[in-house]
Amino acid sequence: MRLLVLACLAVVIAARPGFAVSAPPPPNVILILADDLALGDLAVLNGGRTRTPHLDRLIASGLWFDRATSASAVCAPARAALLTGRYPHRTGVVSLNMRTEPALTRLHRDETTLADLFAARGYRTGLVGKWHLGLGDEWHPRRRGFAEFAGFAGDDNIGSYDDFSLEIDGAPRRFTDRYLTDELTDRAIDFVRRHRAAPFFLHLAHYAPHRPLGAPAKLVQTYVDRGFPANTATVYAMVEILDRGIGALLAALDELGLRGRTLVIFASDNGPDPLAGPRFNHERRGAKYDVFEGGIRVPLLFSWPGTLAAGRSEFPAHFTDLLPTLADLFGLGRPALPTDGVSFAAHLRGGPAPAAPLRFWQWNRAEPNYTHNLAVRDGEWKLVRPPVTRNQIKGDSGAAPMLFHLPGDPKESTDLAARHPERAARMRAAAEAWSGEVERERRRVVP
Ligand SMILES: [Ca+2]
Repeated sequence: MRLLVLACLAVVIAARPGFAVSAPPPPNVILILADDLALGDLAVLNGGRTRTPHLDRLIASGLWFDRATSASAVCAPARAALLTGRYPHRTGVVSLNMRTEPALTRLHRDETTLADLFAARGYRTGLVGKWHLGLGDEWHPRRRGFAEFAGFAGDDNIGSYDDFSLEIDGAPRRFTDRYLTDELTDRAIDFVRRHRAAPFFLHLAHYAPHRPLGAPAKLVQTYVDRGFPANTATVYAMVEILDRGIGALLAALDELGLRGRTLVIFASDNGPDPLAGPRFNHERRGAKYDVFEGGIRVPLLFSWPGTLAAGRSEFPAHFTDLLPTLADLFGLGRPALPTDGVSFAAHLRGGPAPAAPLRFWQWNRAEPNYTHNLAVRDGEWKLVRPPVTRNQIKGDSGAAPMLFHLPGDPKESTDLAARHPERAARMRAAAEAWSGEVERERRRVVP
């Protein structure tokens, strides 16, 4: 009987593409996420204001999505969508503060994460860095598909970059003689070394360059000397250290002979934080917290030299697309709940981009009010219900929706709603239908 079971298992394994018994182990995935990093923080995109040679080289080695957007203008909801392929509202993660708003920052227990899917496929899964998808044992990353976790599971307020606590193997550990980004880099490299013989999915969710700002004074001074104000200089120093760490991780992959079978994805969760000082961001309107392009446009890169395409893509990739795309690329199962994104796996293999569906964004602090800070994009057109405040709102917004035609107006400066009333009305109706649907799903009772 045992032999029969083993024989059947061998047939099942051999029948799955890429999993023949004698084949090399399946490829690895490293998903690197920066926090509040602006497109304009990257030297290759800012005329050399900063020093990011490793990211610049990484970008040149893969397929860069010129028009990629996050699923939200802020941290937690963006991460919920990245890991589930679903709009943040559906997942229950709509606000930011896990301590004061626990019910609005927990990933519903019936959601399936990318880590769940990789783990089910036999991958070693690990999260290094920021979780931010629910406080408490039931929402702990180790209950959400990540077999290993070293980072911030609790309060996402870290203290400072050189005095912080990480949870490691379930126990808190305080660091007072290390720079946070370097510690996370080392832990990511350690994960890769330990699992080099098995397929792994590593999510390296860096904290940088999120506030509290902090970096070695000598490095900050090099940017002050270039004429940047102290806070901007500090952010750029933080980005440079992040870049160095990514360089070290890539060097470790090379050294271990893993680069040829490791997909490296790089993104940021939202646009630059206006509270962290003035930042170059190609004069896009808005910033973190806003659904204008400055808040939701993010870097997105897929690098797997020799296997996937390299170059630039105009496909407006969205965070909800990552799960379906990775599911297709790696033969993962699909979550029980339907995803919102579309797979661009064939595009990564050199084929045409898929058609982009309508996309929606909305965020306000605390309970969602869909009359505030909402955007819908339909091809080249974008309708925005403008942000009113980043503080907790009171009541519905009376501000009129604005309509932009992005190719000719990337800075969202000319409101065309009065000139195209039918289009504006149609997009507004689509946004209202979406709002009702995701809000009903958000409020579902999960046993
Ligand atoms: Ca963020």
